[in-house]
Amino acid sequence: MTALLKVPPGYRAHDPESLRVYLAGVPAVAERLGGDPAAWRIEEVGDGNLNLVFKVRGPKAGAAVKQALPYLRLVGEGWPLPLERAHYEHMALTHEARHAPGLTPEIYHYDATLALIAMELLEPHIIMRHGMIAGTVYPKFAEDLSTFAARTLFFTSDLALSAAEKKAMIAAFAGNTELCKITEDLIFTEPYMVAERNRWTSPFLDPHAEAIREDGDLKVAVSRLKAKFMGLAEAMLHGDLHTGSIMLTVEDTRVIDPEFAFMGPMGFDTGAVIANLLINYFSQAGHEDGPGERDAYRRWVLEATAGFWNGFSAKFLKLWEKEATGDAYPAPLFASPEGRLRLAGERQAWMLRLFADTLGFAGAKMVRRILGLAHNIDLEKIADERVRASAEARALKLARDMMVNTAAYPSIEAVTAQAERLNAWEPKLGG
Ligand code: SR1
Ligand code: MG
Repeated sequence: MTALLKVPPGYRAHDPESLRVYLAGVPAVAERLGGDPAAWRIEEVGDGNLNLVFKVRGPKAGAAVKQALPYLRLVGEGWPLPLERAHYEHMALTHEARHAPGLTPEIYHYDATLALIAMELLEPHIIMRHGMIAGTVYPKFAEDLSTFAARTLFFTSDLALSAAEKKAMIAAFAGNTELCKITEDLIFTEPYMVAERNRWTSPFLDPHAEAIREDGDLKVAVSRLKAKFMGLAEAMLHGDLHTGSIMLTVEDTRVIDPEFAFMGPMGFDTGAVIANLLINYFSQAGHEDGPGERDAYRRWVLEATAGFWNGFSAKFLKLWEKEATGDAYPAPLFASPEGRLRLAGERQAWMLRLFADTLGFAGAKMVRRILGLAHNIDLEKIADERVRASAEARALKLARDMMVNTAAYPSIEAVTAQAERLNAWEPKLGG
């Protein structure tokens, strides 16, 4: 690490050997791993954009250790990044574990100076994105993720919290500004202009990238979404809820990596889930052995997309009916039979508005993964660039429509039906 990067006294980026010595002195981890620390097997396995991730295995059990680097791993030391993101991740994991038990990894140890979190080693879980590229069906995904999103968003909102508790949460997460700024720049700004960090499948996708840069309606739509992201502190968000932040088996689902957590608009999280499922749907053309070979899988991806949203909506509304302890929508105002009816109508209106937000944010998240800095391996792994660009053009078309013509999608089934139509569309490519 260069001397230019500022780190607090006591911080050092670990390697497997220095981590061994460190963990040997942390009883909460060492006792769990068991045996002689010299015999622990430790490997660095991080393949994300930001951090170091170690797998540590002892004779009794394993642990995963995540450590923030003072810079963005994807780019290198030229892009400094605050170590405090580990603090926000730890805080978010703690809230999530309370509200959505069993759906996050257990935390064993947190070290603020080292920006390091030791947690449950999730095995044989894999990153969902990898499983979806391989065509694996996850029967519990929609049920589990909808529970996670409904409970974490509801219980950190004004529907469940007092005004004072909610403001305390806003204050607690307010400092995660640099990670929010990454989102503000990479999702809501750069893909819509000429920017050095943008990249796409050129030359095949050139006309589509140019059309997006010249689309006034789309720039208004994405700017409205950006303003909402910056200004609407509706609930604690995971902040990066894509299929790379989910580890699972066919039986068990866990959400990891909430370092982008902050108090923002609920639709940003629900939109992230839908965006990444839809990207995977369009990418299947590049992963099947012959035309149509992945059709059953495609159907499952769209069923999971609808299952996620419909499950989320039903669970969120039920929580609002049964557990509305917050200061918003004061109960005395809706105590009469007529009041109860009005409140029921208001809940439906809220959900329609949240669905519209979700589609808008989903569209923005699809655009950024195709035209911006950080792409998804669902698409990147497609070696044939024409096939990849066709999949990307289809995804861009749906994304733009969800952002600009949101009202044309009254239900998630309207979105999945349009995805199916677009999957049969042959886009004109450049080059
Ligand atoms: C520059 S960091 C790129 C992306 O990686 C993370 O997963 C977030 O999605 C971020 O936008
Ligand atoms: Mg991450």
